[in-house]
Amino acid sequence: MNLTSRISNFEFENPLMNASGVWCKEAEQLDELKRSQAGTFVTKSATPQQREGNPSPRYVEVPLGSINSMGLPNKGFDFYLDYSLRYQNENPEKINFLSIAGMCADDNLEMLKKIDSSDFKGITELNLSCPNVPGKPQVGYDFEATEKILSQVYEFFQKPMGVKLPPYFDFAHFDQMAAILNKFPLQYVNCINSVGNGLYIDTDSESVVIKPKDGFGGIGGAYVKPTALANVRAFYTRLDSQIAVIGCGGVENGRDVFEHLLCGAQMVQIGTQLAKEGPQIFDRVLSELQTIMKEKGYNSIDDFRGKLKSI
Ligand code: RRO
Repeated sequence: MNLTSRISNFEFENPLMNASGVWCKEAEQLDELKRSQAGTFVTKSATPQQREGNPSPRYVEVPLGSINSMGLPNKGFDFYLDYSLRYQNENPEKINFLSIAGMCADDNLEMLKKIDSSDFKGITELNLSCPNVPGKPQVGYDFEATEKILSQVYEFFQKPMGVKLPPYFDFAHFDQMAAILNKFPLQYVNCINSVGNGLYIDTDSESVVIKPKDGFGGIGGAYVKPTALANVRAFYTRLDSQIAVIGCGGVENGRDVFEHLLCGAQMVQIGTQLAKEGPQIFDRVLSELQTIMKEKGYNSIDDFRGKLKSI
């Protein structure tokens, strides 16, 4: 069965990968992803310097998903660039995604300049949608700021790049954001980051469940699947065909992956459920996807990718 998926000129054996932030902060976790059945992986969103992030508890599994306010804990940009360079040297036919999320535009420009002048051959992800830095609104919800940072980036940046977007909920916003993104030579957009900001509470203790921001945080898991699918579909149908879509949100099994692919996703990421099950999850989900494809008589993802029917 052909599960090949593509972003730009890169081909991946299958469409599965981790969602940035999950199982990808430490070298040991990235090593496990490398050894897993995932088609590729993305590193934890990096800032120029390492960060401890917010106080714990800051990630909690709840019945239908997760709530997090991690606050960008990461080992610093150089660590993830070095890791990616080593990966491509050891596996010349493979590449990974390198995610960055500066605390301000200058941070992002500084990291992108380093990537541009490095030997990195993979794909850069500019995260415009971290919901968890107090006092910092998500760039992706500020349309002018999004256009400005992309204009600044493409004054010099020559390598493959995509953006991680927050969820949008309104047709006018799908239209406006897609029109902005279509102005730039992006390789892909990634829909969606966690739905910020939600509030999960524990009735027995009459308390919030995470410590930062009085309990407010990004929601992931089954709660967000319909929102994720809507964003994948909305951008797939609005973006120029050379900009791919990566789907992320609510993926627990092969059926969820199939739905993201049907909406038009090239790659499909797993976050909350990966945190719960570990990298073994990729074996299970891949075989579930293949069973569904077999039942439906599909030999290749390209037979049904993006072909969601209207009624
Ligand atoms: O680290 C985080 O708090 C975080 C990030 Br950078 C992100 O992009 N999305 C999220 O849910 N948490």
